[in-house]
Amino acid sequence: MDRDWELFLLPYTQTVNELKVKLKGIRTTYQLNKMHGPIEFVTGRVKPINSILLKSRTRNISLEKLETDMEDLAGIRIMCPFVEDIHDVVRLLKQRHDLKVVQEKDYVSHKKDSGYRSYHLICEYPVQLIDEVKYVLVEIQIRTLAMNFWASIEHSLNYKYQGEFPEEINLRLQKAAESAFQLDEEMSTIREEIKEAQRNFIFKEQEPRHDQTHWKD
Ligand code: 0O2
Ligand code: 0O2
Repeated sequence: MDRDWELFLLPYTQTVNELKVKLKGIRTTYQLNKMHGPIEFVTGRVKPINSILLKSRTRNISLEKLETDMEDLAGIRIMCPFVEDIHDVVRLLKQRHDLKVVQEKDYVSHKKDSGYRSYHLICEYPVQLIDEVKYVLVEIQIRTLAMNFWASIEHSLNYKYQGEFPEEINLRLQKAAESAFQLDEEMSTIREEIKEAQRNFIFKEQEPRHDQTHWKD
């Protein structure tokens, strides 16, 4: 099929860019209000053409049906400091008027066999084009920093081993996933102390320069 990919993907590029601005806006609002925010940072990408073609072959998705059947042409990733923040972010996203959740996958409570954890929302997003509104699908992955660390490393190893991990690596990845989980659990238990320390740090940081910045005891 002869397709103008740049034109086809333009609404997805716009979606990713718009959502990044909106989500970063949420983060900044929390910061300016000196409140603990559930968003640490946000990234986004439009699926590269090579990956689209590969996935369409392996998943048997016809190129004519990409818009409806390939849910992650536009992808947003939201990293949260704590596991509890994931649920706050999900709540925030569900109440937005510019997003309609069409599918929800909770790999936080139900990890995948690989050890992967994240919360996925497939959403419909209205993107304003020249003279029409187009509803495009976007996959939003919400995860902690520890989950992101594990997934990034596993993803790059997966690329190297083409999904066929030697058993030894598989076991070690499972163990690492468990450690990441334990880390999240441990951080949650001291969450309140960390939040308090962050509040004091931000407060101190914003004092005039002549007033030396120190952590409160
Ligand atoms: P800020 O203020 O630090 O958030 P673009 O290049 O225009 O497509 P962007 O947002 O610059 O868009 O790049 P991308 O790759 O989508 O998002 C990367 C953002 O995530 C960058 O922030 C990185 O600093 C941030 N980031 C990546 N890894 C980490 C991390 O481990 N910790 C933290 N705190 N941030 C990370 P911005 O948007 O440039 O600016
Ligand atoms: P990319 O762009 O390379 O990340 P389903 O048919 O619903 O069972 P599907 O469609 O693969 O399965 O959806 P799923 O399982 O929700 O996964 C979607 C995305 O989640 C993947 O995108 C990954 O980004 C991420 N993901 C899922 N499982 C794993 C895992 O075991 N390890 C890592 N690192 N990431 C995972 P893609 O399609 O791989 O594309």
